[in-house]
Amino acid sequence: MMDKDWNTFLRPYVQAVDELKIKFRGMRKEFQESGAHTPIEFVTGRVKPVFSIQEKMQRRFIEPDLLEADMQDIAGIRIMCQFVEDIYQVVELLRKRKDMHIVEERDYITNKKPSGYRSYHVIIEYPVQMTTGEKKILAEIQVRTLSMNFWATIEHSLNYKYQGEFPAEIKARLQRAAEAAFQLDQEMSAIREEIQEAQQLFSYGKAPNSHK
Ligand code: 0O2
Repeated sequence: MMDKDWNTFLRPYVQAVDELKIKFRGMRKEFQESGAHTPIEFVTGRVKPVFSIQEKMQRRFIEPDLLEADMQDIAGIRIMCQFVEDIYQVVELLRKRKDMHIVEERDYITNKKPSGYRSYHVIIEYPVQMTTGEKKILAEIQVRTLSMNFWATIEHSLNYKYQGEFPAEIKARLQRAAEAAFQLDQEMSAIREEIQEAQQLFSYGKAPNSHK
């Protein structure tokens, strides 16, 4: 595909990522303004870069005709949560929405990946209104704790350096670090009510959302 064609192909994905970021950030605001604990800490999103789409097409033997159907993470949204319990609350909220349709869920929290990776993945079908009419695209929403995100971000950059071929020692350390990150989540969950009470006290008398 030529650059111009990639642009046209990716347009609805760019639109979807922009819209979804606004919607999920709006959910956070709504929780904050109601005074309730927000299960969403922050939201990021990206459209997969063309070189990364091409690399994955080669690795997974994806034919250009099947790109839209077979590559589910061209549009990617990440929702970060404070607690593991929040992840399941976010997934419940996604299941109730009328503006998207869940086509698949992958629970890499209960079933962590061999690398040590944990996150909850939800694949949605999302309709984008283009000038040419409605276009339904697939998007991957990754829901994870701050601690899972810390691990995944670091592992991802190391992966880039070693191209997935980690020296045994680093691989073992990463797996141990993943367990440590998960233990941190469990410790935080155990004192969740204490923390949330403190956070609510802290938010009184402060400008809402003063630093985000
Ligand atoms: P990006 O944009 O660089 O993050 P596959 O890619 O074949 O492993 P599949 O079936 O396409 O897997 O989907 P999966 O596993 O549900 O989601 C893939 C995405 O999940 C990856 O995207 C990562 O974002 C994340 N992920 C999965 N496993 C790991 C892991 O071991 N470590 C880290 N850091 N992230 C992981 P990409 O394709 O890497 O793209």
